[in-house]
Amino acid sequence: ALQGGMLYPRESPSRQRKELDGLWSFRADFSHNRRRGFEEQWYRRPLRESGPTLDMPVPSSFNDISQDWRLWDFVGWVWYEREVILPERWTQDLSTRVVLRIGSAHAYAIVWVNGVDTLEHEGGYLPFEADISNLVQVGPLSSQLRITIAINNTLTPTTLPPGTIQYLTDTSKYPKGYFVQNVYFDFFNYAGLQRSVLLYTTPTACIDDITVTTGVEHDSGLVNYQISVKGSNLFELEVRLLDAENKLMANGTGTQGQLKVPGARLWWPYLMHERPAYLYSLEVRLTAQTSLGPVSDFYTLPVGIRTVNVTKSQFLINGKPFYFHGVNKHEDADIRGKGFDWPLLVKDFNLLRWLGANAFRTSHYPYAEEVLQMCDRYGIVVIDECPGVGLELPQFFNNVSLQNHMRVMEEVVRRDKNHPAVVMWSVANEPASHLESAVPPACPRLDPGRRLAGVGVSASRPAQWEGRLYLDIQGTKYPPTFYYSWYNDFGHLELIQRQLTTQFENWYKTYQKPIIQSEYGAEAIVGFHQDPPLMFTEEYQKSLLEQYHVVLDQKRRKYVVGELIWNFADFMTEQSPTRVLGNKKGVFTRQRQPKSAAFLLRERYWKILKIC
Ligand code: BDP
Repeated sequence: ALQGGMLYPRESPSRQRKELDGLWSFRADFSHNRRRGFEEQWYRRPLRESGPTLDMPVPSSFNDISQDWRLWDFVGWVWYEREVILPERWTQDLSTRVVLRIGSAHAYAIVWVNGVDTLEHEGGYLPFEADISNLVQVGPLSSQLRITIAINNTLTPTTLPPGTIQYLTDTSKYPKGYFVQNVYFDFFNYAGLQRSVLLYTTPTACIDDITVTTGVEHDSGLVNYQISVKGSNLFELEVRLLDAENKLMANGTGTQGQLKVPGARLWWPYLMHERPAYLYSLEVRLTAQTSLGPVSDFYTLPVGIRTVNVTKSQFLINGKPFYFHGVNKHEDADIRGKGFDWPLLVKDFNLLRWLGANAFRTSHYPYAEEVLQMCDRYGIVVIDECPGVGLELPQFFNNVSLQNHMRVMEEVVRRDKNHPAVVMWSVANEPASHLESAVPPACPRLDPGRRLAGVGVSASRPAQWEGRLYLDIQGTKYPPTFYYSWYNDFGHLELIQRQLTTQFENWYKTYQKPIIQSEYGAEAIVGFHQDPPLMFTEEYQKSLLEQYHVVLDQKRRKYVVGELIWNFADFMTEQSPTRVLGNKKGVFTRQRQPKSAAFLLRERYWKILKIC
């Protein structure tokens, strides 16, 4: 099990934060074995002293920033470094705890502070942190810090997502030692410090974690809380629940309890209610005794009161049938790659609203926490997916990778458990679930006793492993005819209705569980037109969607509970003869301009919203 909580670093009267975003020094280790940085101990001295460095913005993927093509698909260790000056209080006041938090570093990271090995983490797309108080509170000169982060983007059979390194040994074709990274997923393996790096403080005794689950009883909302504290055994906790106007609704004390809110306003998805996405604030106040005397810590958590249930044929939010109509996304844009970017994020949410989308899936990895915070505030329902993608080869299924998958899922749940917008965990995308060796992840263990909102797998084959018994929902893109009229029977739009109907009926007959069409779509290169429609034109993409929609409309009131288009926007992939500057299945371009299909979806989603 994981040690400690991973609360989002928020400012409060007892907590400060200092973002380390901006320019860092950067070097990719192009040495033959990629290990020169370790051999020469680049972390011991400022990076510029061991060789030339580049300016590298954080957050951003490093791949698209420079004009050096070798950096675009570089595989191995890259080095980031930056110096920071700390406020004096942080280094002098021994009742202050200083934490270094890295939003994500894909895929393996080692962190040094002033040359001291401080932190290691495996897995991109998730945060990790370390208490560095001991390193900064060591005397008068300690306010200057040097942070060095080495990141390795290599994917191996036991990483998540997995990959393989292939050595090409035919010397008539390849130089000695030549290798390539193979991946089995369809997006570019962007890497680097793609989310914020920051320092924050807490008192030495502090609120470590908060877990909130909510319920409804008659017309009262129930907020169950559980709080863990670190740094003291002698403490008191007070909790206050405030409404959006800061009015006190309920209060309690202690590490766990239940708050009752008569006449509670519920958290409703976008447009399902005249005041959707209603958020309360849970104010937690800790007073603790420490060896240095009493300290107080404050943390405020946004809370949405809502229930989620799954029946044989429905997905219920607050007891009402919910239909997911929305998109699959990627964290992906020009230049910054998978780097977090506020303008892009707000633009994307404006586009989601414009479409009338009420949901998305975080294909194929957990997105930045700020994304989920926006979903909480906008009422956009989220299927939260872990980086279990490209699980294709038998060698990817063994005990080590299973343990790793479990740990990653626990990290996802630990980070995202309190978001009202998150209603379902997705444990994998298209795993080779027909393989004997594909051991079922123990889904129920992930979310014990909490809102088991739902665990799903976006499957291309009905899951044959026992895992399906744990699944509340099946996503579907059933081959051999999945992506109908795209990867199979291409060009034959007239077959979609028949094939899709058969698929739905078979799946429902077998599993008796609600189904989400978790992906469907077609490639369209913006500006390509042809009528009658031909593949890769905007007309073909639109017509293909129209054919799907006929069947979705027939099944929608029965057991199909959602449709998520693949994809929200065009995105970058590895290079291949089947990808033209990336995957073009977006209904928006990579620059977020609409293709014809976006207007079709907009009309459809708004129509569905009116019927609901
Ligand atoms: C699906 C994958 C997705 C791909 C998509 C496609 O889940 O990652 O991008 O196919 O081929 O099977 O466009």
